[in-house]
This record gives sequence, structure tokens and C-alpha cells, in this order.
Amino acid sequence: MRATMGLLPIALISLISLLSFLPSVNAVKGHDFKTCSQSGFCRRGRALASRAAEADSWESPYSLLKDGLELDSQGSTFKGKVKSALYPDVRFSLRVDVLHDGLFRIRMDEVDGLKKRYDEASKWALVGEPELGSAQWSKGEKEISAVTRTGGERVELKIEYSPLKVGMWISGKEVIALNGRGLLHMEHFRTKEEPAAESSVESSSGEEEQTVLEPAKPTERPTAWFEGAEEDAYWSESFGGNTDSKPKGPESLSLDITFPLAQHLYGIPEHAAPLSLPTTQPPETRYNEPYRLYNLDVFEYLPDSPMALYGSIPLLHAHSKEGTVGALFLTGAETWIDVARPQVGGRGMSTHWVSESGILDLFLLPGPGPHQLFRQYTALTGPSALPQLFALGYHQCRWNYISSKDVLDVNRRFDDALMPLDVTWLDIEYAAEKKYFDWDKSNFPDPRAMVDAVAEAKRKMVAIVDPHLKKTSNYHVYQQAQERDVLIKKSDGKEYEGWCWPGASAYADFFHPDSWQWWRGLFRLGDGKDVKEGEGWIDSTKDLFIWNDMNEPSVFNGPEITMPKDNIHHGGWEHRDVHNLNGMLFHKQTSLALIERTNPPQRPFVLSRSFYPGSQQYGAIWTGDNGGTWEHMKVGLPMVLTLGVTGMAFAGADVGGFFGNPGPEMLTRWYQVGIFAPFFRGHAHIDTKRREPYLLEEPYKSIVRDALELRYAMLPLWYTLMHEASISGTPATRPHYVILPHDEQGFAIDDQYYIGDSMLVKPVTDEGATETSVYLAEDEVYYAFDDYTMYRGISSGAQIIVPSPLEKIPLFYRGGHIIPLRLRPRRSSSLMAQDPFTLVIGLSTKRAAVGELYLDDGESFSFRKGELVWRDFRAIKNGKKGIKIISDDRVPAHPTEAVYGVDLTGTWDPENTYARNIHDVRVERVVVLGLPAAPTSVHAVSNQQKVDLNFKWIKGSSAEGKRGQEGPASVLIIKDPGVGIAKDWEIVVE
Ligand code: NBV
Repeated sequence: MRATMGLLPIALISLISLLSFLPSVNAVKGHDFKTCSQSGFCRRGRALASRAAEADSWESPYSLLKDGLELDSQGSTFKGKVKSALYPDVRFSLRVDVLHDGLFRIRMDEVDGLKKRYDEASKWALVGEPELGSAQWSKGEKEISAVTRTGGERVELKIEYSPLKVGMWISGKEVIALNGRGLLHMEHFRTKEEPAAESSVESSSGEEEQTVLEPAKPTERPTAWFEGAEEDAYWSESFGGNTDSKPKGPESLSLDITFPLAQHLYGIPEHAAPLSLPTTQPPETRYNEPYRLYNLDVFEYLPDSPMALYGSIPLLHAHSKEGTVGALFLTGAETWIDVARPQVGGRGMSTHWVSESGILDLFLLPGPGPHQLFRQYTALTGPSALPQLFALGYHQCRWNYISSKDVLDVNRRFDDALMPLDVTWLDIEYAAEKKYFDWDKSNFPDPRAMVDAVAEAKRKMVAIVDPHLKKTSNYHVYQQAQERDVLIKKSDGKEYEGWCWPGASAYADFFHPDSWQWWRGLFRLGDGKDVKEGEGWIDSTKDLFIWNDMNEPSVFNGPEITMPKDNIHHGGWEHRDVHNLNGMLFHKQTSLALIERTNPPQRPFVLSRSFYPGSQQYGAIWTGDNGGTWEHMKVGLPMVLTLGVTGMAFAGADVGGFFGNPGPEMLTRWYQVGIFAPFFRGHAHIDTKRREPYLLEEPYKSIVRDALELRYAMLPLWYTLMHEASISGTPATRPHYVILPHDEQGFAIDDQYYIGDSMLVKPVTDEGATETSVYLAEDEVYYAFDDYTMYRGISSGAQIIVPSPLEKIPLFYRGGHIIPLRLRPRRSSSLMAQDPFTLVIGLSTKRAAVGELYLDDGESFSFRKGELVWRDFRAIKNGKKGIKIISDDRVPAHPTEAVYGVDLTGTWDPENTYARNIHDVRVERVVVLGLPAAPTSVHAVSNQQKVDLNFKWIKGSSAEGKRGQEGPASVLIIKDPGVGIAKDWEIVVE
């Protein structure tokens, strides 16, 4: 009794202190996060831009010196020295690499500076040293230029000496200009000239609030007005009661990147903003703040804002009718980006980037189209991982399922409701005192038995493992990290302590190589014999996967809810230099841990909230803590589309919204939205009412069941598309501009999009909607998914109105495509492994269609050795009214080396083990839409055998008809054509 009483006050005290740091239930606290004017270097960067704009004639002070230029013998690398008229004694190095496929890499650093700028972002983000290309260099009076090629196009880089300007030209037109507006400025390292006099400011309550450092006296710098007369926040900066000590002083980097031809810019996630980036500068200012890239845990974020969110991808796509080019600005530091369209309604987009620290490391991607850009970015930062099939099924999460019994009950209720489910998730409450890996045994007495029971039904589980480590002697993870000396340090070199869920916490430093093997070892599986407590995760199984949350990192008592910038990582780098990379490194090690824990390895599944270029290789990400509102449901679409085009192919938003209690209509619509995102998870805050889909009343429950079944029916398509993303970087969810890159009216569309090339969806995100307008911008037919009504577009763009009462999703087969489906409802995805296929053929106006299907075991890496089936389908004209449907192998034609590490061309065995495993899997139905006339006969040819087939023909409109002749499409159903999915065959319709 006495002991309990003795403990109680301590527990209470920690609870109270934790509660004081917890986010309150109000909407986003704007004052928790900086605006540009509250951030010293952003303020300086914007001031510099306005001084340049206000000057009568502004010229960049930077120039390339004509002396000492170097070019290697292959014409791959050019080096020169740059100086700024502001500081004639300071030198900068400029290095330009010509990369394979017409890319250029431009690096700039200070030469022999007083300190070193961080130059390792590329080490973490790139898959390797980019392959060098070569160019023809020529030197003129005013400029140096390098000519190379991408595909058939001529790509030229022109480097003007003075003022320094770099331009990329494609086929004679300038597409990217660096420093065209003269905003390049690399703040060189300097010594603090005068110790600042400290004074304290009293708040109105009389308490000492913050320490302000008085600016040092301006120094003698004749031209430095560009920087401003005063040293603004050079050596220290306070915000929200936290002071950043800035031991290295100012080192920010400003650069303008202009895209003279662009009509729209896309990218730089993560922001809750439209796909086509709204401008942040006059003349059409839509957001007053620049876009901010600084990975942050923003409580209740706004659904329309350039504020920073959990992840950062500093990649822009600049698109116009003529083409698409990209710029990747690799920095791990906080970065602000202003976007402007200088001429209202006209061509050309300008951007201004300001980063707090680090070298300039910029990649110019020539495209010249969206698909080439995806490949170019993938070649640099790596392919997105091919997920296990289960990961594309439905994930049911909640903060929290409170016990093993609860988990099993949820699983049973999905079964009772005949709703498919693949994964049940456990949030932080499973962990005793939030010591991840340690189960709360009072509620989860036998975790392995629980996971096994779930796995019996061919389902998986996910448990959360956050990066904050409870600082206590009875937590082996913390103890081990401390022993290995792999914890992040404060600026004074002592262990950093921050507050998070477990109370006082420490944070492992994943930049430290000694942390890697150790962290991975924590996930080793075992039964207590081969793996001892503390050496692996005894209470885990191969069916338990991982969720890495809070890895921005989120620190409740830290500046802007994250870590102080003057904290120190391995190698002595400050947190400010690597902040945006931090979450990815954690994600990476967890993902590798899951690969290593089984032999043979299984593909990992790790969901991360924070991300950076390269994160696509380690798993899925989601858009964090959205609200249960229609606005949040809507903005989830552009957010996922933006993530897709910037490499994060496996992304989704929480279905239902994390906060709040969505009504049944909103929840139903949200499921209809969620099934069209690559990552599909329902989730809810701990304070919300339970809202698992089986709890819905009718008719909502049946409508949601239909949506879930549709997701599962489309899994073959999703899997094929995720495979494509893993090879080429082309996302499964494709915005209009990707599919129809010349249709200007479609460039800003982000509320409807394509699934692959073959289906078009316009999810309904308006309350009470009964009809929806859909934009069709090609002279092609589109077939409504549910009743095969045929609609026709025109190349100049047509809006069609389609019915969309609650039970209907505006979803279309795009004419000219063949879509593989599996229509037998199952409890989970892996139970579909031997199910037959339905092929839906939406004929084009030319009576043709193409499609593909990729299959493998859905869990291991054996696909890399050729254990896979990859089919090409084609429908071609056959005589006046018929067609031939052809199924062929696709593998031999495709270069697989870059992705699988092996080239399967020529060595691939169509009779591989996996193909043999699905030997009996057949096509059970072929549905042909839009055939002009009733066939007289249908037969199949397979294995040199000709077999006559039964068919049913329903008269309707032909795809070849003229506009105005739409209506119900003709439908030909060929039942049981007797052909194998993995076999070569032809079906002849005459
Ligand atoms: O772990 C609790 C939550 C989690 O459910 C959510 O998905 C994360 O984004 N987590 C954030 C921490 C607290 C949120 C208020």
C-alpha cells in the first residue's frame, strides 16, 4: 500500500506534464508553426526577392570566373569558380555533371569556408551515384554551353558568365532558367563580429518570456544592401519560447528557378493543396505564405494551405502543352518556395527557393513528357517497392483496438458482415507505457496467438513502432541505444530528451551506422530459444507488420513540435541540416528489418508518416491526421495525386478522417473515395465513436460492402499498376495531365483521375450529390462501370453529367483498354490466389483495345528471379464487325535489369514455378463492350486447339458510332472461354 502511494504522485506528475504538452482539441494552432516572416532565413530570402524586384535594374551579383574552368575528357563534368560582387574575397565552386538521359546536376558550395555545408542529402536520397552521360561543350564570349540528348530531343545547358545564369533548352526553347531573376545567394560562413548584448523581454504577465539578441552593428559592406543593412537572425533565433542557438551562423541558400514555357507546376509535397500549385506571389496571389518543406506534426491541419506537413519532396514538375520538365532540389534542410505566374493567364511560372543550410545540389530533368520524368526521377531516387498483395487490400485501423479480444471480435464482425479485410492495426495503446515492442500483457496476454488467429483467416496485423524511446532503465530498446551511443545529442553533446507519448524520451540517430544493425535486430523473430528477450521480438510473428508514426520527428515540447535544430547527429551535423531526411532513415531501417527477419525474405510492409525522396523504396505513406470533413475528403485527392507524380506511388488518406465523427453519408462516400487510392485504410482518433463499416445501418452498410468488393475485384489491376510503378515510377493514380498531356483544360483537374491508363474515376465528395459532371477530353468512348452506359468525349473537351446517387460511383472503363478483374468476393486478398479472372474489354472507336496483367506470389522476392506471370492483352479488328483477342507473354520484351537486378530477357522461363502454381487459373468470362454487331461465331484457339464458345450478345451502341449515338453499349459476354490466364491464346469473334 505504501509503495503504491509512493508511486502515485510520480505517475500523476508525469501524466500532468505530458498532458500539458498534448495537442488540445482545437483546430490547427497557427501560432505553433512559423510563418515566413517568423523564420529568419525565409524573411531574408523574401526580402532579397523584393529588393531585387524594387530595384530599377537588378542584376545578380554572382558571376562565373573565366579563369580556371575545367572540363573532363568525356565531356561529363565541368567545374568552375563563382564569385559574388557582394563579397569579392569569397569563392564558390560550381560543378555541372551531365547525366545519362539528358539530365544535368548542378552543385555549388563555398570554397574553403569557415565551416562546412551539409552535402550528404544525395547520399541518402539517391540510389547510387547517377550514371554520367556526355555532352558537346562549347565556349563562347558570354557563355559556355553543353549539348546532349534525351530520346530524340536536343537538350542544351547554357551557362552565362556574368551575371551567372544557367538555362536548360530543349529543342531550341528555354525550359528552365536558374538565377534568371538574380536571386541566387549563398550566404557564406562568417565569424560573429561582435558579441550580442543580451536583454530579456518581459511578457505582460511579468514573466520572463524570451531572450532577444540585439543585432550586431552593420559592417562595412558596400554592395551588401542586397542582404539588408542588418544582420537579421544570423546567430540566434527564438520562437514560441524555444531558442535556436545557430552556432554556424547564417548559411542559407536562395535561388530562383523559372520555367518560361510552363502553364502549371505540380509537386513539392506535402501540402494540403490543389494538384496545380496555386501561386504565393503577385499578380495572382492565392496563398500569402510560400510553400514550406519542413517535416512537421501539424495537429488538425487546414485543408487548403501551403503550410508544411509531415513529409517533403523537393521536386517540381513544370508542364505545358509542349512538354514537362522537372527540377529536384536536394536538401535536407527547411525550405520555403514562392510560386508565381508573372503574366496573368500567360505562359511561364517562376519559383523562388530558400533553404536554411546545405550545398546547392540541383537536378534538372528534361522529360520531355510526364512518363519520361517519372523514369528519370526513379532512376535517381529508386523505384517504389512492390508491395505484398495484402497491402493493397483493406486496412482497418483505430486508435485503438484495446485488447486481443477486441481484435478478434473486429475480424469476426467483418466476416459476419461479409466484408473483405486484409489487415487489422494496433496503435500505441498496445505497448506497455508506450515502450514499443513491449506488449501491454493485461490486454494482449498472448500476442503471437492473437496474430496467428488473425493469420488463420489469411489476414495480417500491423503494430505501431514510433521513434521516441522511453527513457527508463527497464526499457531494453532505450538501454541498448544508450549503450551503443546511438542517441541524438543536444548541442552541448549530452543526450537529447524530448517529450512524447511515453513521457521523457530519447531518439535513436539513424544517421549513425551503428544504429542500423541494432535496430534491425530488434525485429528478429523467434520463440525464445533462438532469439532471446531483448535480442529480437519474441512476441511477434512474420504476419505482424509495422507502422512508423511520429518520425518527423514529433516532439511535444520541441520547437514547432519537433526537434531543436541545434541538436547533433552522427558526423557532427546539426539537426537543421538533416531534418527532412530524418523520417526516411527510420522508415528505411524498419523496412530492412522486416526483410531480414525471415528466410527466405518476405516483402516488408511499413507505413511511414514522414518521407523524403527515396522513401518510396521503403513502403507506404499516408497523409496524416486529416479531419472528418468534406473539405478534407476532397483535398485527399490532390494530395494523393501529387504524391504519386513525385514518386510516392503507395499513398492514401485516412478513410473517414482521423478526427471527428463523420455521418453515414460522409463515411460511405469516403469509402468510395478510399478504394481508389493505392493505400486504403480506415482510421479514427481515440476520442471518436467506433465506425468500422460493419456498424453502419442499411443502406450504407451494403453500399460500403459494394465499395469494398469493388476494391477487391480491381486488385489485379492495382497490383499490375503497382508493379508498373515499381519499374518506371509511373503512379497508379494518374492525373489528367499525365494521360492527356496536350489538353490544356485538363491541366488543373484534380477531382477526377485515371487508374492506370484504363479507368477514369470521379469520386463524389459533395454532400447530397445525386449527379456529377465528368470531363472527357478525347474523341473516345467511356463506359460506365456499373451499367455499361457509353459516353463519348471530344478532343476539345466535353462535360457530361452522370447520375451519382449514394450507391453509384462515377467510374468508367476507358475505350481502348482491357481490364483484368476478379469478381468472386473473398474474405481477404490471398484467398483470391487461385480465383478465375474476368476480362473487360472496352473497345475504342477504332475497335481495338490493349491491357496487361502482372501476377506473382504476392509476398516473396522470387519475382526478381523470374517467378512471375506478365501478360499482354490485345483486341484488334477482325473483318467488318469482329475482333480477335490475343493473350501474349510480356516479359521477354521488357528490360527488367534496372529493377530486379537481373535481366530476364532471354532467360525467363514461362513455365516458372509460380506460373505452374497458377496453371489451372482460367479466364472465366470475357466481356466486350461496344462491338458494332452481333457475332455469328466465337471460338478460342489455345494450344493449337480450336474450340467453339458460347456467347451472349446484348444489342446496344457501337464504339465506332458517331458522337450523339451513345447510350447503352452493346455487350458481348463470352462465358467460360476455356483459356488459362497464364497461357497464350486467341479468341476470335466473327
Ligand atoms: O498514435 C496515435 C496517432 C495515430 O493514430 C495517428 O494516425 C498519427 O498520425 N498519432 C498520430 C499520434 C497522435 C495524434 C493526435
